[in-house]
Amino acid sequence: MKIAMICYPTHGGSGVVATELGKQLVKRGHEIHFVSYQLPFRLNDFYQNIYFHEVDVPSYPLFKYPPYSLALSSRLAELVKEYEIEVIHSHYAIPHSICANLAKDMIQENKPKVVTTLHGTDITLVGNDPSFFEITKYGMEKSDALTCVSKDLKNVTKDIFKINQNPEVIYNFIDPEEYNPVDVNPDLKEELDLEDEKLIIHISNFRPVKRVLDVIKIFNEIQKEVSSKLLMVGDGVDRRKAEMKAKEFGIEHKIKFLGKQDKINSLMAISDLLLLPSEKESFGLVALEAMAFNVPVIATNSGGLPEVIDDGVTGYLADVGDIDKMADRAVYILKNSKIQEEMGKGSRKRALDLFNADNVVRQYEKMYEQIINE
Ligand code: GMT
Repeated sequence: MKIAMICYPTHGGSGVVATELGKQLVKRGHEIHFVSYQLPFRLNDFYQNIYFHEVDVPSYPLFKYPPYSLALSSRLAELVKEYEIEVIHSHYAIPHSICANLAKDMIQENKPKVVTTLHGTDITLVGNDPSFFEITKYGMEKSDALTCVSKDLKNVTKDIFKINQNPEVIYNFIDPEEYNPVDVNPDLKEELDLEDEKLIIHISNFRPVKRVLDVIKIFNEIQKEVSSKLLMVGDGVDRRKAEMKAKEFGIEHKIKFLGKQDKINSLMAISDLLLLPSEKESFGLVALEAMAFNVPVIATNSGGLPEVIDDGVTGYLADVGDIDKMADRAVYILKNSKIQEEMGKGSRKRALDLFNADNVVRQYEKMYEQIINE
């Protein structure tokens, strides 16, 4: 099949899922065309049968807001004709699902099918905003197939938008070969000035929904009981606040703010625990990635996280904002090496059993085949 993928190219779960899906699909013999304003960050290598098409938005004095969505729609229509694209798969509803459907409308013959994958904030934050509500609903209802990354997101979407379709739940996935705990960089601990202490990690875009101040508060409690360090990976609006909080607690020397990192696998591989105290998380791809590296996760019981983390088996879940419980559970794991090891193994097993690329990508493939043949 020939498939066009539209996604956000910068750091973020939806772009990662789109890129990894593209890589898996070419391994299965398909041809993939990524279309975006920039090369997706996990695609900066050569992959046979993956093409990248950059969308240019001309600037013009009349445009206060350069119309990226129109440029994307127009480029998509061109590409569909040029490469005989059969499916446009849009990741994140706004504006991608609307652009995909607009491109389809522009084409007279051999119209492509449109698949929209909802990732979470496109529904719970952006699409839910009155400015975007109607157009988000329109993009979903016009799509030939709709997928959600968790059961929770499916329920929330149906609840908010009262759409007449039944979205298919297709979970995020990992490729066991790429997420392999054996591939650890032996010098990394030294490079990070880590001694014989436990390493806790948090990875996100530091937006308010991630509650990074809770990460600092939880770590403040942990470090009183367990000799440990915290790696804060990523960047965003709440980074400064988190740095200030660390100083306020006097623990800034135990925390490294690494900023955005392209290659997080080796960092996860040397970690003992991942903290993800999000307000809302439709899936929590980073939790799954950590689990694949034998790393237990302490998270909130919000959104789709309980579908990913098996409470008490692969980590622990707590209510949003329950710092004491999350700190207490973290200390329990870190002080009991046997429990940590068991939970680590359980985590990788769950990641491989339930979220294996082979099975999940097959689900997408089946869906493409089904809508093409309809
Ligand atoms: O977490 C974010 O804010 C980024 C966002 C995105 O679209 O890149 O992530 C969403 O999609 C990921 C991939 O499906 C999910 O794993 C994340 O849970 C989801 N984020 C939220 O729901 C907050």
